[in-house]
Amino acid sequence: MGVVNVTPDSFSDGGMWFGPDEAIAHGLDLAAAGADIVDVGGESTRPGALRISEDEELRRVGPVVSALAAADVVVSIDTMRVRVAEQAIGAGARLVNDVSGGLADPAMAGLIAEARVPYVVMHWRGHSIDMQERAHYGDVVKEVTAELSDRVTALTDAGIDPARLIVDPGLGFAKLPAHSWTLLSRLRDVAFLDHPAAPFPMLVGASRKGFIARMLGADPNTPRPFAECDDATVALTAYAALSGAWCVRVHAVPGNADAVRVVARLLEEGQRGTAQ
Ligand code: PMM
Repeated sequence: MGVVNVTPDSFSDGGMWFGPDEAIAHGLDLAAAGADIVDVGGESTRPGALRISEDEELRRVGPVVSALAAADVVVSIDTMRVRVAEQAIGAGARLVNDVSGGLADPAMAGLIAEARVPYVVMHWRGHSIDMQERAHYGDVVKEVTAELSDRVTALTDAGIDPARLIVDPGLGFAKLPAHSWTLLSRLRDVAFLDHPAAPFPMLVGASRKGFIARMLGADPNTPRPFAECDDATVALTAYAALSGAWCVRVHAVPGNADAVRVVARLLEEGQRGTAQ
């Protein structure tokens, strides 16, 4: 999944694809470079970010979703708002990626149940403005999987087919770097939620996140610039794919697409070995 942030202030690439023409061209480039899905988002979720209005979000993503879908790109809409999701689906988006897992907009579950599209349920504890104040865990893996299990149960109770759900540990969202590293180290456990339909397909969004930049920086107060974290993202992509992830959400596609292909080839070889 390649990322198109149509925002002036996103975590790692804010402002780069803010105009519709730049965003559309970037989405087409990501697809040409091997992204199976292009994720279009209009609202920054970097720690401390303020919300934008619904009209502004629609204005940012509308033309980008329409143009990419018209060019046969599989578009995912990254939104917490039901009206944005609905209009994007109407414009041809095939998947909804909701970082709040349905918590931000109570009407979202109804739309997803009706529209019958795949839905990414990310672990989330509140809006970006103060989410880092909620980064308190005893056992982060236990708490994230328990909270995700509650979300998945609420969503299926609201009529969503569990076969359409994809789960995501929400790296960096209400999480300190150590929490994100612990979740990554136990990635396989995240798919095994307390729900009869588990394990669920899993999406991992590690690309250019602050916990990588801090780990690679000269010291903890000097994070490495985001654009110089792409090789580390590729390493995590290979690891996530080997750990059973269904999808990785990344900013720079080519190296990550290669990593996914390498792991797919290794897994195929392993299966052939066990079949012999
Ligand atoms: N991270 C960001 C935005 N959307 N969606 C999912 N499902 N998972 C994520 O980890 C995720 C997301 C923030 O990253 P960016 O602003 O650097 O693109």
